[in-house]
This record gives sequence, C-alpha cells and structure tokens, in this order.
Amino acid sequence: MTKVIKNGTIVTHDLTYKADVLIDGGKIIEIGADLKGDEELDATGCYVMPGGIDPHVHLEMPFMGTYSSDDFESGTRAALAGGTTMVVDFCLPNQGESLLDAIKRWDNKSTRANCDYSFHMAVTWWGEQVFNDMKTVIEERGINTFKHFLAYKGALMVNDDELFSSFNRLAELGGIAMVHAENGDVVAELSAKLLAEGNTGPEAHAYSRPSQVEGEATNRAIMIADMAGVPLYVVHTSCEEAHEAIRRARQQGKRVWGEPLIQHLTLDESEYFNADWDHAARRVMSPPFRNKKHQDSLWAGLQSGSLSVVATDHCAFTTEQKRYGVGDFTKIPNGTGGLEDRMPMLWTHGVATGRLTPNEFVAVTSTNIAKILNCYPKKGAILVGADADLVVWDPEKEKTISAGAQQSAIDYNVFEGQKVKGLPRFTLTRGKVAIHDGEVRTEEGYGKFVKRPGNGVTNQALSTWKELTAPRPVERTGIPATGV
Ligand code: DUC
Ligand code: ZN
Ligand code: ZN
Ligand code: ZN
Repeated sequence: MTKVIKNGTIVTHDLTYKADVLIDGGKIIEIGADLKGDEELDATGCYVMPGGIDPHVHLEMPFMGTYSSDDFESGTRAALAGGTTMVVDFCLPNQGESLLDAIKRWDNKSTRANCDYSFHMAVTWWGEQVFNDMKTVIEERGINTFKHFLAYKGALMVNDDELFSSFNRLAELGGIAMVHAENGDVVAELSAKLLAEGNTGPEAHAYSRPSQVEGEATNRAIMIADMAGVPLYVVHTSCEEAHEAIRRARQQGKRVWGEPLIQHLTLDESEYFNADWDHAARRVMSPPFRNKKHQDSLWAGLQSGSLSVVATDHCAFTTEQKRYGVGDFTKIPNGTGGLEDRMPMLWTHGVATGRLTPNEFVAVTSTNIAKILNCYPKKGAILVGADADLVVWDPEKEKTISAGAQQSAIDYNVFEGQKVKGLPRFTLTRGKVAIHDGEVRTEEGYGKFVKRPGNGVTNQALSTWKELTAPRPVERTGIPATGV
C-alpha cells in the first residue's frame, strides 16, 4: 500500500522545490512530478519537510527524588503532534551500575514509543567498568554520544579528572562527548549562601546559576576536549559567554557544536519574577532563562551557524512535583516541557519574523543533528531510501498554546497563551500518518530504536597538545650533583 504526498513544496536544508513524494514500506521510494499512490495526502499550500528530531529529552527520568512525568508514550505523542518524528533520550546509569544494565532499563521504558528514538549514554561515574563498557555501547548498541554533567554536585556531576579520562577513551573509540556545562561547585556554594540569606523562592534558582558558571564550564569542557582530541557537543547553550567559547572553538577549526533550547530563545528571566510561586517554579530549569542580551546572542548564533541545533531538554514535572521545593528552591525538580511546541514556536519566532529561512529551520530542527549523531540520511533527509519521517507543514495554520489541549501529561505549559502560526497538517512517522490536522492517530509501540554507530570523527588532527606534551626526556650535560 503506497502513499503519495501531493502538491506540496519540498523544503530541505539546502533546497526548495515543488514535487510529490511517494512512500512505501515506511521509506521514500520516489520524488517527482505527478506521482500516483494508493492513498493521497494533499499538501496544497504546505511545505513538506523532514520531521523534526529533538536530540535532548528526558522521558520518565528518575531525577531529584521523582520521575519526569512524560514517559515514552505521552512524550512521543507530544512530539508527533508538533511535527517531531524522532527523539533522543539520555540513559542515566546509577553510581556503580554498568552502562549495559542501564541501557536495559531504558529499553524497557522505551517499548511504548510512538515514533523512532535513540539514546545518548550519560557518564555519571568513572571506573574500569565504564571504560570497558564504552566500546560495547558504541560498537554493539549503536550509541556514539556520551553526556557528562559538570553540574548537580553530589549526584550526576563528574570531576575534571574523570572528564579527561572519559574524553580520552571516547577519542580512542571514535565517540562524541557531550556536556551539561555549568560549574557545579560554584552553583552549590551560591545555592547554600542564598538559602542561608533567606532566598528560598524560585527566583533564587536563577541567582544560583549566573551565566558565568555556564561560560566557565563550557570553555573548560572545550579545552579538555581539545586536549583529548574528541569532538564536543554542548547541550542547552543558553548564554553569550558559552556561545562565545563555542564560536571561538569553531573558528579555530574544532568540532564543537552548541544547542540552544526553544525555551531559552523565547522566554526570559522575567518569568522568575512573576508574583505567582507556581508560575515561577514551573519554569525552573537548568540553565535558567536569561535576559534579552543572551537571547539575541543565541538567535545570532543560529543565523550565522555558530550554533547548530534547536532542542527542548523536555523534562516535564507537574505542579505538584514542583511544589516539593516550597521553602527551598534547590528541591524544585529542574525541567520544563516543550516537545510539542518546539517546531511551531521556532517557526513563529524564527521563520515568520525573518530571522531564519525555511531551509535554516530544517537544518536546525532536523538535518544538522542527524548528521552530527550519524543517522543521516536515514533521518533528517528527503531522499529516495530515507525513512518517511515527514511533516507536511501549513504555514498559515494558527493556534493558541494551551495546556488543556496538549498531549503532554503535565497540567500546565510554559508557553501558555502564546499564539503560533505554522503547524503540521500531517506528521508521518516511517510512512504512518500519526497526526492529521490536529487529530492524533499514534500507535503505542510503533517507534523503533535507531542505531548510531561511531563514524570515526575526531578532533585529533587539529589538536597539537598531545604531540607537544608527549614525553621526550632531554639529554643534558652538567647535571648538578645532589646530596652533598
Ligand atoms: N536540566 C533540567 O532543567 N532538567 C533536566 C536535566 C537538566 O540538565
Ligand atoms: Zn543538562
Ligand atoms: Zn537541562
Ligand atoms: Zn537535559
């Protein structure tokens, strides 16, 4: 049974042209004029684009004494409703747990996914077991990305010695390092000081994580990655200092990528000064929302290409969960939603305002990350042989975002009341219509794991550090006598 998407304009990261798309067996089998299929989907007035890929989500994640409330079912349903057809979740091993056992836990949770998905591995502790497991994880499980938390001291944080060991191992194996870049020691000190001074409300979360802690940690991770010769992906880049470090590294020819979130691009720190406790706490995430100067920097980075990907860090907690932190902001579970809104919000604030072209929109929501993660052109492409993960995008369709109408399992939406223009008419996941004009036709368990083996990309060729510091004893004459 074939399907054909007719009368649309195809938009990829590099081309815009009119053509029909013929689909069979979950894949694109032909692109051309006047194609016929058993079922026709009308794309008149629409753009046909690669489905979005959100490379940064936390579904049913054990965190800060609870679990994030969207699981692989509701999370991927929300994704599809907003035109995203693949998500990448972070597998978090417990202290001392083997990476392979942690993956088993994630395999069990993800069987309910409505669309395709993959995992990143987090390096939450360091030892021989992790060193050994890394090879199996990359070569057999097809997970080539490893995240390191420089924040969350006493929980997920790794120190610089562990970071350097892990980065070296990844360079050897052809993996990619990722970092959550905030200086966890400084955050812990500032948090304790704020609490001691009676700053207990959600606004203190922002005071405890100024942009300098992110700029410092980003630059540190870049330098350590350079010494190891490993490519580096910086998640949730939220400020100018971090962007500056990434820009400089890229200008020097290093493989370093930055990932702003749709929340940081469109919401600012004033959210934390709202008189309503719940309103502010619902927006507590790390890094926190910033001021307009930082937002301008992020938009400029997307325009110039110094920032590569727009994600969400979707990690949704209910109001009830947020209230664990009444009287102590450090106990508010960190995280916000956004999976369903990323594409419409970026289109509205990016493309409709003229900041991004439709082709750049495709690049930063789908194609760039598919290439970085090594799943292109299976994902992120409109090419014969690619998976039919597609969104038929109606640039005239409008809605007002509201929690009452969302797919996410939580009871509010950080974008509540915002008008968006640009929404999916159809979302197709491997050829299956999951969303049809707002109607949800998802199928629990349809999603498959996407393997992403290493592709051997390193920064070795550029890093001169190893060569310069290679041990080379100097032959000397006139060595002073000792002990007399
Ligand atoms: N930041 C969040 O806000 N939530 C989940 C983890 C993270 O780094
Ligand atoms: Zn993070
Ligand atoms: Zn985060
Ligand atoms: Zn995250």
